[in-house]
Amino acid sequence: MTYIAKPRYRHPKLKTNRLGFTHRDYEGSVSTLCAGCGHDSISAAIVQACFQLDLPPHRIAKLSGIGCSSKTPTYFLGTAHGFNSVHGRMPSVLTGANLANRDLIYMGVSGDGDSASIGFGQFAHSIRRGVNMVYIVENNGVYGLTKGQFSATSDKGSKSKRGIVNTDEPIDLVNMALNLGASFVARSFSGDKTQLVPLIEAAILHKGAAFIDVISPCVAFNNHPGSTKSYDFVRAHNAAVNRVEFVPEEAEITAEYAPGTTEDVTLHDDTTVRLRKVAHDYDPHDRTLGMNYLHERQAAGEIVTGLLYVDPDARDLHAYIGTTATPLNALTEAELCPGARALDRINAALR
Ligand SMILES: Cc1ncc(C[n+]2csc(CCOP(=O)(O)OP(=O)(O)O)c2C)c(N)n1
Ligand code: SF4
Ligand SMILES: [Mg+2]
Repeated sequence: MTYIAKPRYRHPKLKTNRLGFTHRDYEGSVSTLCAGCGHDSISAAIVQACFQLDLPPHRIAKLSGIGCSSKTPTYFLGTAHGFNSVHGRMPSVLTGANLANRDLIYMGVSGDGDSASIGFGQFAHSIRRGVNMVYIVENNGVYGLTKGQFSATSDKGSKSKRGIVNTDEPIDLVNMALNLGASFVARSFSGDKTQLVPLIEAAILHKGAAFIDVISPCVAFNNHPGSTKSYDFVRAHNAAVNRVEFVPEEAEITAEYAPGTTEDVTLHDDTTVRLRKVAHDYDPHDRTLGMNYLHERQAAGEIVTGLLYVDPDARDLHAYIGTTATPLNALTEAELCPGARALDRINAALR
């Protein structure tokens, strides 16, 4: 309950990161979601990723739309900047904030209803523009907050809690993100922190539009036989393309991985995502391969998880449109308003 404050006391021997922060410093208010909701596991994964990356929490901006998923930023990174926007409008608010201040880390949290229905256009344009962000969809296949209507990601033929069968074709947001040019595309499962935490870490350090679709069962409205987003269904149909381990540049974790079974993906800042292939010789640098693989496994009834595509040399919207490197709030009045003569010069150049 949000009105129950978390105790401020913490054990003096709690592990700290390089900034001296404990895990507790990355948490938020007590969650009001249903016990067992997959969204809470995703919040925990975000907390862990930010703690492990030694990020100053106040340098992160978390933005969301409307839905149970969009409520979750309240439950992590309590000292970060936060903006709970209107239903489906998180991407444009995030884009605006990002353009005004490129120095923050932008994390957009949304739901399948929020991003695949009312906010579908917003999702598409923020991805295709290459906004430097981590865009997480907490995908439960229903509108959880409004009592479990099918969302646009519900699979055709899946059953609602009341036994109604969905007759609409689903939208696969991973496929969409690949098509729209996202430079980092991944899918995971809320109940698989081993896979999810390194994916979030890598997405944070990726410069460009990083999209992660996280299957997140709704225990209240979509966790029954006939649902294709239930815990049981996902566990039974999960086809992981790779095991992902994020290795910060100065860390010394290398010996644990058997030779010949790993592949390093160097990100823009020389940090590394380590992939362990399970069954396939999967190349996450090939967008076309990723799309084909998704279709192929989907036809076989499997959910592909892991890092599906990454462009280590991606550019972002700032680079494309040549914005100033200084956040707008740090520009002087003279820089923001260069005066009538400068305006005359611009007008003359346009005649
Ligand atoms: C403009 C507008 N239309 C409809 C709603 C009602 N509404 C609130 S949340 C929601 C769907 C949320 O679904 P999703 O994004 O999947 O989040 P979940 O609750 O499943 O995590 C809807 C339709 C609204 N708040 N605003
Ligand atoms: S209704 Fe579903 S999505 Fe919403 S908090 Fe409960 S379990 Fe989570
Ligand atoms: Mg939903």
